[in-house]
Amino acid sequence: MPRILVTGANGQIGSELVAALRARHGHRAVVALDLEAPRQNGVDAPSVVGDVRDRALLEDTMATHDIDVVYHLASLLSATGEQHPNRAWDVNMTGLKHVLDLAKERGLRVFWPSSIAVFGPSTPRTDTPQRTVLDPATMYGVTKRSGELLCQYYHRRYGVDVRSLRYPGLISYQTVPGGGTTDYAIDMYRAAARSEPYVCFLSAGTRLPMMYMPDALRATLDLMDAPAAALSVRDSYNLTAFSFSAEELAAHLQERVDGFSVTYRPDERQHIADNWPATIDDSAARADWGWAPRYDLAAMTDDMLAHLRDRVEA
Ligand code: VAH
Repeated sequence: MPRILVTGANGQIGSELVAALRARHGHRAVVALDLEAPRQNGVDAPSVVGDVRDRALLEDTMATHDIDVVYHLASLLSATGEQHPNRAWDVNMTGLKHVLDLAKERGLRVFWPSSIAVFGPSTPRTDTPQRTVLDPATMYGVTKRSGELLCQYYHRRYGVDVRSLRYPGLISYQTVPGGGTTDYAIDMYRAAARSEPYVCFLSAGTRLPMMYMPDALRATLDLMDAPAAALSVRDSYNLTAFSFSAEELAAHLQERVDGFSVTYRPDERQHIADNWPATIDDSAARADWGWAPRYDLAAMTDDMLAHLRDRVEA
């Protein structure tokens, strides 16, 4: 049985990945770490309160729980990172460097999330290739590209088995959005589920690559299960399911929620979104380890609204 540490356990991905890993391996096999007490949802399972910039805390946690796999998710996201660029660099890079150094010393396997934020204004925006120009326009994107290069170096130089995915915007209903630019879509779903109007902080025509969280979790576990010999990418794999514009999502929701209205008031996050791709070429992930999304926009919307309405009515 693997003994797993998940950092950023309270985050959008972390909170659901912890549950998925505990369902697969047992509650005691997964240690949840976050700055605040991880939400255990009534489950008797190990958790640690701490900062990933504290190397001694990480090393002590790994030793105490005999960890052999780390899902290192702790990070500031794009919009928050633009408000606090120094903290974004410090948290995102110091934490990753500690995890990679400890992985090298302790023979750990690592998953680390990158993002479409590594792409920038010089990157082809349509069917963005796996290998292309990468000139990120945000501090978040700079930390994600820098992190990709660090992961690739630790694999090539020290043989660390670290694997990564460039997540698109992730849509989920279990956590409240936390500082991401693509989080407008989650906000729109939540407003629609409450039958309330929504003011969108991106322009109507802003098209971005997106994915439903269940697909993102499955992609993460499938990548970690793949034989190392099958992997041709050791910075980070492009990954996507579909793309939509804000107005396309609004129209899609208006078909399901009578009277739902959206107005568009772009703010500073528009500049972030304008430097990201509209569609992604994820053929390398499909070829190397059999990636294929299961949710399309309609299936995601039906599932999101059903779960969100249950919460509204609760
Ligand atoms: C963000 N949801 O908006 C994150 C993600 C693709 C974007 O990295 O910052």
